[in-house]
Amino acid sequence: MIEKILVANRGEIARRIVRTAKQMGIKTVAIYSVSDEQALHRFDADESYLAGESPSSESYLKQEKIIEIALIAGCQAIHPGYGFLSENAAFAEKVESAGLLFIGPSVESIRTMGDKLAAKQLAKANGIPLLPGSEIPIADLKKAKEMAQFIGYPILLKAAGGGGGKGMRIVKQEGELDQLLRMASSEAHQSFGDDRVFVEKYLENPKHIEIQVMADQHGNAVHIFERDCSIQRRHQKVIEESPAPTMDLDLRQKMTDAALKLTKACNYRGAGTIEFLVDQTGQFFFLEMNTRLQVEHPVTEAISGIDLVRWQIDIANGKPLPLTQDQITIKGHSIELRVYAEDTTNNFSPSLGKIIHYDEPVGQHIRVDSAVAKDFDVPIYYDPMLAKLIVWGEDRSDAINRLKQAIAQYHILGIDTTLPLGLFVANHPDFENGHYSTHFIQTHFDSAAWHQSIRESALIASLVAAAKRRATMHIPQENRELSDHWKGRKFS
Ligand code: MV4
Repeated sequence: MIEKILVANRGEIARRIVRTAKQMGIKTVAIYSVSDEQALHRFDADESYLAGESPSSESYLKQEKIIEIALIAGCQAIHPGYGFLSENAAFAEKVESAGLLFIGPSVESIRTMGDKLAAKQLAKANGIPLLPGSEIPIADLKKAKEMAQFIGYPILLKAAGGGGGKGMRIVKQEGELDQLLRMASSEAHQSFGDDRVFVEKYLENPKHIEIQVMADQHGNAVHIFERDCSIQRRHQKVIEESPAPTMDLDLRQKMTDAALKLTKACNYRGAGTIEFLVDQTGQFFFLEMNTRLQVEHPVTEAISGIDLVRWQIDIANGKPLPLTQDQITIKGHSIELRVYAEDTTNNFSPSLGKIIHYDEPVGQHIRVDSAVAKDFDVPIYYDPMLAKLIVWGEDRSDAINRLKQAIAQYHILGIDTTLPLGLFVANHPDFENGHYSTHFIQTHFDSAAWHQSIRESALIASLVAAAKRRATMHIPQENRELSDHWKGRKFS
């Protein structure tokens, strides 16, 4: 039985894992880097160890060092969280060779699903619908042209060793193919050390819908419904929700059947996510499987009442799944907003600096998974995501209203965040009615108009604050006139 876990991660997910471990009576060990010396995840855990310098490659990705810490601290297991080493088969292998449990799937599942072509092959063999495309890597330009002609433009070039959008190139016509193929291949080589690229028909206005699965070591597997992750910007997800707003029972049945088939076909164990694209006619196509706990897992927890991290740990301990499929039901609706430290008025550039005021929304059906606080310096070395705001409602419109209220109660000063972008999406009629695709932000987000509206709302906020002060403070008559002077002023 696991009595002590090393959490090989940082930020909100490290805290999230520690929280459940504590509830289960399991001790936790955190690792941290030089720039994370004051990071909250360190102090949540029972113990913490310096893994190395600030760059991830010198700390959170130091495989041997992390395993050594786990052994010295007397851990029986390592939880990788998401990102970093979570989908690294070689790491999982080393963890197991050291006599530790890897809280995740087997080395073989990670390896198979990490190879996007192998994953597609397995999906195809199991009768799961795929987009038309090449089943082997593109050998040369001539082969690429033949394939593209056969499928029809636009096509999408994808990295076999990749996923998540890296190394992807949309090709609209043959004339662009040569150059884009070189770019995709070299980006794939740089990012994944694997230059293999394949071709797929490019689906123009899809929804991005994924199925959460959980499998134990006794051959049982269940799904915990779907998440709609279509609202994203340049492959960075902004809003996720469950259930998907436009899902019907028939499509859900087909998609969850397919997801479970694939889960069983790869002898899966633990938490996994099967990604699909869904077109406007309701056809769905398998994209890839993510062999980890995902960032957006809390919306699934909110509608199912299941603690996915608890299940992961119990599964690693060899326990059977505690519920059967028909005991897992959807209650209500949940939406997650990712809060990034980015300047929405400046092309989403990273917003660095110190948080001088931090006030999280609180209340029933509001959950904030965060790793920041007042006086916290946002380090430049890692992902810019500061927090996740998760709300639950009786139905979707209830959840959207609660999201709007929660955003209004979330105050972060000192750096720019994507909170106002969340409000923009939540207020948009096409979000409310569910008529959107992965291009929602690209289509509706007008940078110039946005810049103006942010300035205006900042101005209104300052005028309201000034008016409140005037109403509650005694201001000498002569100063009052001075402040009235601001009323007629134009701000641009
Ligand atoms: C696609 C696609 C359209 N057609 N594949 C993005 C992440 C990775 N898991 C796979 N992704 C996509 N694959 C085909 N054949 C659309 C996406 C996609 C996307 C593409 C461009 C811009 C934003 C996107 C957001 C979600 C999914």
